Amino acid sequence: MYLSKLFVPITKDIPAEAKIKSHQLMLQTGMIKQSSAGIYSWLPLGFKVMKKIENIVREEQNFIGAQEMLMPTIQSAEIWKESGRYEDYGEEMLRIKDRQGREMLYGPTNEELITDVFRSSVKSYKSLPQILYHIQWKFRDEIRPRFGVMRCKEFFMKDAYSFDLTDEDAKKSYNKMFYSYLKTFNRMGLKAIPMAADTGPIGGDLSHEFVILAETGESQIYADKNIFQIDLNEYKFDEASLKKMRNDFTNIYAVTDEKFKKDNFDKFVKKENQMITRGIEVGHIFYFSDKYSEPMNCLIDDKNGKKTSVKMGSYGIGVSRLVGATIEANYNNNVMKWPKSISPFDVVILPSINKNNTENIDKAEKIYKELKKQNIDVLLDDVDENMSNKFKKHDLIGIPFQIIIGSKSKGDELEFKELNSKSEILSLDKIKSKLIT
Ligand code: P5A
Repeated sequence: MYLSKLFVPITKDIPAEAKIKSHQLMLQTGMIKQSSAGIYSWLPLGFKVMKKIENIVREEQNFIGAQEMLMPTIQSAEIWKESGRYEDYGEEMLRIKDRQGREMLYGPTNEELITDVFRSSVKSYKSLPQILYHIQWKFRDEIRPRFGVMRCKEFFMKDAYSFDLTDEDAKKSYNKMFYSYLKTFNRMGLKAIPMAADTGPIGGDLSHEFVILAETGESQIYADKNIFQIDLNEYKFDEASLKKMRNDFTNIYAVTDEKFKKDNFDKFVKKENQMITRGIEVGHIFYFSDKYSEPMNCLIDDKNGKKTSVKMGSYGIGVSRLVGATIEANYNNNVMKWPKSISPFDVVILPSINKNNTENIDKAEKIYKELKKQNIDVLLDDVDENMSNKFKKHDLIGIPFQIIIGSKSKGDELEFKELNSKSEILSLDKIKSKLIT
């Protein structure tokens, strides 16, 4: 893609309500455009990053055997009345009537809808366990939408739902998801800490939030620094190993403010290991057993032919929030550097443009074609502006690698720069291999 053709409405006018750096940067680099309070259009640059995040989430869900499906955004109020949550959910739920006067709503989450799908399809323990998921827009009429895509009304969520015969089996599904979440965030270059948390309107008595550290986060967190010593690669994907993994994590103190007790913190965490900071919740998992299946009559036959309520959990990842959260975690000293796995482009070519001499731009186009042949997603900045402005602009766009076509690039030896590092002179072949690995 040539930058002159890409729809990136870069702007200097940042509205005063954009208080945190991710919100400012996303507006500045034309990743999003606010449509109304808490509702955004995703423009090509932002959309590309979100799709890459979505894809990592999908691959890791598929890896643990979860199956993708798609439920609608609009739901009938009936099923929410059955579960008893229609009134409980309060003002955050956007209630709508269709032309027949039927009560509908824009789904804030899908526990009821998936239970309805499941109860009409599965009758026997033989079909269990099952994990189903979808990646779909949600709507919550947040009282104070803020921080751009971090707390908005319309947001993109991956939500998965597990179905098991017994509480014991259900814990195995919970452990798989726990593992999958840590792997997912690692692949995005984020270190997420699982924390014991409150269950809020989803319910149940077992729940973990996955929080990444950021000063601008909404959650106050208290944790033992030793939690960062656990290496996920040491665990295999089998029941025993996953159980050990969850125990290892949950044996280390890490809680959000709702669960914080100073006495316990001081008792279980050495002073020098105590970490009190802020974080962003990027995922949240819940085990609520038969909270929905019981009132909604989602029954299955157990081994003795006895009807029993299926045991359920639900597991969410804030896919759109992760775009902002990754910026909060990576944007320092006016430089944003996207992790390679979710960068909007793999590399950008920056030719120094001279109207009277097309040598640099010709060379840039040749390299562009070469890289394209290797399936490298490359951006060519063909905009006619001076190099210092180009560098400033790309410090914000955040593509981690640059090929600079100016006086230092001679023949086949090219100036190659990784953001936040010094540039080096490399052959195109070396550059290709760096980009591909
Ligand atoms: C779990 C999946 C649930 O809704 N039901 C289905 C459960 N959990 S949750 O914690 O309420 O949300 C899951 C994740 O969605 C993101 N999120 C948001 N992102 C942007 N704006 C919002 N207003 C918003 N609310 C929730 C968070 O990442 C959360 O962990």
